[in-house]
Amino acid sequence: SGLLKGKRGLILGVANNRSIAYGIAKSARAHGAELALTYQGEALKKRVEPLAAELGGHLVGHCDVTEPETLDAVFAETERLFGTLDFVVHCIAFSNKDELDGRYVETTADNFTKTMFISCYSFTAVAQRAEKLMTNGGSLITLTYYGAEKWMPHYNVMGVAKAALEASVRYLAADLGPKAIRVNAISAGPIKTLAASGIGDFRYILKWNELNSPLRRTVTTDEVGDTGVYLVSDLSRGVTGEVHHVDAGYHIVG
Ligand code: 0WD
Repeated sequence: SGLLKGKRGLILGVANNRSIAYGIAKSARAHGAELALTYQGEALKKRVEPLAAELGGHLVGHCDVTEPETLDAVFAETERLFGTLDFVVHCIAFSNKDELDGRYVETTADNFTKTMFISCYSFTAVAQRAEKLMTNGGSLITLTYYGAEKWMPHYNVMGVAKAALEASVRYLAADLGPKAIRVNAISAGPIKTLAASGIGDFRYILKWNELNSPLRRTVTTDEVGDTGVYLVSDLSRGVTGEVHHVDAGYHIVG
C-alpha cells in the first residue's frame, strides 16, 4: 500500500535480518516509506549494508549511542539527505549478559548506569535531535518489553531500564505533542534475536508464552513491523504516549 508514501524515516538498531528494527523497516518499505539506516560498528556494517540495499534505503553511518558525536553525525547526514524527517524507529538496548541471569539485587552500579544510558536515555537523546528535523510533525517509536511492568525471570536491570523508557515515552509525548510529534512504544512479546540470546532461559520464556498467551503462539518481527507501520502512519494520528502490546495477548494473562 502507499500508506507511508512520501514519508521519510530513520531506523536505529538493525543488527541483522532477525532484528525487530529490520522487521519494522521491511514493513515500512512495503508501505512506501523512504528509509535511512544506521549500523553499530564495522562488523555490523557488513550485515546492514545488504539489508539497506534490499530496502532501497540509505546507510547514514555508524551509530553508537554512547558516542554522542556519532548520533549528531547520523542526524546531520539524515538532514542532508531528507531535509525533514517524518519518523524515527529506536530499537536499541544493551546490558551486560552476566547480569541478565541470576538475581537483580546483584546489579553493579557500572552496569546499571550503562544499561539505563543505552536502553533508556538514548531514546531521549534521539528525540532531542529528531525534534529539529520534524518540522511537519512526526512519530517516534521505541521497543519495550513486559518485564517493565511485571517481574520476569532474568530480565533484571533491563526491566528497570524498560520501566524508565516507558515513563520517558509519556514525558516526551507531553513535551513534543504541541509540535504534532507523537511518541509511542511497542511492547513486543519475546522473539529470538541477537539481543534476546543474552537473556537466561530464553527458550523457556518463548515456550511459556506459546502455551499461555491468548493466541497460543509467539509473535514475529513482521507482526511487530506492521504495528510499527500503523504507529508511524497517519492512521494513528490521534495516538501518543501509548505503550502498545504486540505479544499475542500475553500481557492480559501473566
Ligand atoms: O524478545 C525480544 N527480542 C524483544 C526485544 C522483546 C521486546 C523488546 N525488545 C527490544 C529490545 O530490548 C531492543 O530495545 O527490541 C529492541 C531491539 O532488539 P532486538 O531486535 O531483539 O535485538 P537485536 O537485533 O540484537 O538489536 C538490538 C541492537 C544491537 O544489537 P546487538 O545485539 O549487537 O547489541 O541494539 C543496538 C545494536 O545494533 N545497540 C546499539 N546501538 C547503538 N549504540 C548500542 C549502542 N551502544 N547497543 C546496542
